[in-house]
Amino acid sequence: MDHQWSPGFRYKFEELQQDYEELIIRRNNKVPVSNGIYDRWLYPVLTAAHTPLFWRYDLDEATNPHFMERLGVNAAFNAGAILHEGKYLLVARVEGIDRKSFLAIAESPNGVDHFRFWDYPIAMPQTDDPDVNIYDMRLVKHEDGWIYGLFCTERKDKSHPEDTSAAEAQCGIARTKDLKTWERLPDLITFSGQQRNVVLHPEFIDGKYAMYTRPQDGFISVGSGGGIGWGTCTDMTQAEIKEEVIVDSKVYHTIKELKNGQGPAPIKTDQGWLHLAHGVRNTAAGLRYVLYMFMTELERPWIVTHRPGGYFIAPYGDERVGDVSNVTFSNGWIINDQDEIFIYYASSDTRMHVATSTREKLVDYVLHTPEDPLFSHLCVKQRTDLITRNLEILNKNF
Ligand code: M1P
Repeated sequence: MDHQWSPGFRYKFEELQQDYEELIIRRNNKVPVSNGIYDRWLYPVLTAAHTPLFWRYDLDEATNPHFMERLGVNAAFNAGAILHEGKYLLVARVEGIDRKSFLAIAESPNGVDHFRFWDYPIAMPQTDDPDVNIYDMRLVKHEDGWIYGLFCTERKDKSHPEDTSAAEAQCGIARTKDLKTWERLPDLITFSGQQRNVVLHPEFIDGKYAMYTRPQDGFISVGSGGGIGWGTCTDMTQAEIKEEVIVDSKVYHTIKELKNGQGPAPIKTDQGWLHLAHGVRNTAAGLRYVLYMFMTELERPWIVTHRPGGYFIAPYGDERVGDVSNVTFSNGWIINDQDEIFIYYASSDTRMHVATSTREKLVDYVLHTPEDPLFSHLCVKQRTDLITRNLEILNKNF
């Protein structure tokens, strides 16, 4: 077969490839205004346009004389994250224009820009019941030596054969040492009808594997279930959680009124486990997803010790609009050797962003941000106390 390109075909390729390279090597910058807790960065770190041209175009001029995109990519979002051999890796949920998601790794030398996808997406091995759709992997380097990827596996809900939109979400499990070869393990068994946002705790607890779960009755609605759950199991090769306790519930008239879910695996600090999660409330314009934080005890990671009130990150500016608008979602963060924390979050089910902070700042945020007092009059009191203290300080200083 002759794969020599005509000059016209070559021109089209080189034009697109140049745009692509410019996007990949574009330097990112901190947004100048910060709330003191974290810095946002100007450009998304990963988008559909970051997927290589050779994932989307047929580069054979004989079969694609008009240089058409044959397998379009719709979005790159909800990425798990890990620092591996000195590189910042995101395992993104890449969604084709056919709506199927798959998982693919993008690598950056510094965590804020230059993210480049590896040549091939992850070829996730299948169980006896093939996944229709997979997404939202949480990567965890467990103390047993494996890197685990827990993700959502979605299949048709066979109990409603007539309803072509009825789906069932469960937790798929795979493990790897090098992030290239994956061993698929059986899906997690729990007593909930559906599971999403399941995350492996990085350490053994009383000699057992432990997981954050999110029991739910329906595919979208958590129903009578919900809250971030916790359960343990003895064997990841046959993972079964027989009992779930709720770590962090949904609460009326808060940012997690409708549902919530654990984000990435928590980060260990001297003061406790730092958690990032998402909370959802309903509005006239649809669901609104924001990120929030909390801290749990070191020895008993299912016991919450601190709950800063309100959201930590909410959709801002352009982040507000996308395939599913008004959503921020995070399933990946990285702490490096300098205790810098890279919070990877997706906006509106479309693209990935980064916000940066430090362990010290996030511990301060979690320990010293007041809790949501749950009533407007108590919020006024909380704010009035702050104003009074501040006015005294201002009067002394000016
Ligand atoms: O569309 C917003 C998010 O909805 C789901 O999250 P949850 O189960 O908490 O409602 C997931 O499908 C997630 O991927 C998506 O970003």
